[in-house]
Amino acid sequence: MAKKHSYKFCFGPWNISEGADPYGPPTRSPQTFDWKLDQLKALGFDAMMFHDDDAVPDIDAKSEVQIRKEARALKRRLDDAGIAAEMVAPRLWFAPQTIDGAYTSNDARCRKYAIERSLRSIDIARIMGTDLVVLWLAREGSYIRESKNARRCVDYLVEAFDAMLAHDKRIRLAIEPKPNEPMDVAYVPTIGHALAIAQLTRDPKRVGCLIESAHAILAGLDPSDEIDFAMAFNKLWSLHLNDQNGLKFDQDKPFGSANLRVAFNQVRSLEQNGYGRNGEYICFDVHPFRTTSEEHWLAHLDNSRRTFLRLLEKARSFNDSEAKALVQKRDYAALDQMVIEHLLSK
Ligand code: GLO
Ligand code: MG
Repeated sequence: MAKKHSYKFCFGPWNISEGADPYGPPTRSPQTFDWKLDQLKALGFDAMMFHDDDAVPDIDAKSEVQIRKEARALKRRLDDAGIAAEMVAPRLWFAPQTIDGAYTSNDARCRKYAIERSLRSIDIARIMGTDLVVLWLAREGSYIRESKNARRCVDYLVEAFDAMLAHDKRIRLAIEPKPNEPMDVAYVPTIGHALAIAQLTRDPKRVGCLIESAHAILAGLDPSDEIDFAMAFNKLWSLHLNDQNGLKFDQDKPFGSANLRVAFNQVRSLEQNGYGRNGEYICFDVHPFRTTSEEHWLAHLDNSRRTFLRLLEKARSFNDSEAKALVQKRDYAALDQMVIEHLLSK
């Protein structure tokens, strides 16, 4: 097992959400960005994730000069607070131009909008001191299979990634796959797809991925296998730990909340692969429950980190040589029970 090291943690302002779902309005009143930053600091987290418009609100109405100016002001606020920006992600799923896809829209003007907006996100990322741009490809897929040409959409995606890579020679793109929601079917549903499409770009070395536990589960995969796969390519540049109870809407539950053993295996994979050694963060893409009161608004974040740290102890105290001996004997029943008892032990 790799030498022990400590982990750095982060979350995004959207993870302090207000409780709205498709069936009902918010259950908590919105808080300011400053309040969220204070909470992040008070909880002892190290960095914040940003959508481009978390950093520069109302971004589409602003000039490039204005965008840069606001990003610089935000960077000063973060510096004063001693908080880093982990990444910036273009939010390509709100604007009217992206209703039928962003990079893969059937409308050339909409595709152009998506690329230009992504370039502004890159400018913001650089000003905020991060080289990591996360691409959750929310609307790149179809509701009606015949409405788009999936083969051509691969070219559109590569065209967009190439434009971003050419815009700034230092940025890295981390693709965050998700198999469905909001689309019926997504074009980049798994880490295998993300790493394969990276090879078609002008600079494959700068295109990697971000694994979200819930998204892997929604694809019917084990998130820890996705971690091992991505890390075999040195391409796991960020991580959204959370949990998901089976195949239903994207739940963004606290880490470990649905399946502690699956969570344990994720932590163990991260440990075994030395995740974080190049400065990567553990990010929690978790949401409070709709029923959560304002008084307990941060609990899901604090709890996710506590669970992570408890499971880290479990991963580090797991008896690897005993497990290895059982593997050699092919006594998987005993191995199975050994894991369960280890997780249950004090
Ligand atoms: C939704 C995604 C979303 C992204 C975020 C950053 O399912 O997980 O939370 O991670 O917008 O790109
Ligand atoms: Mg996510």
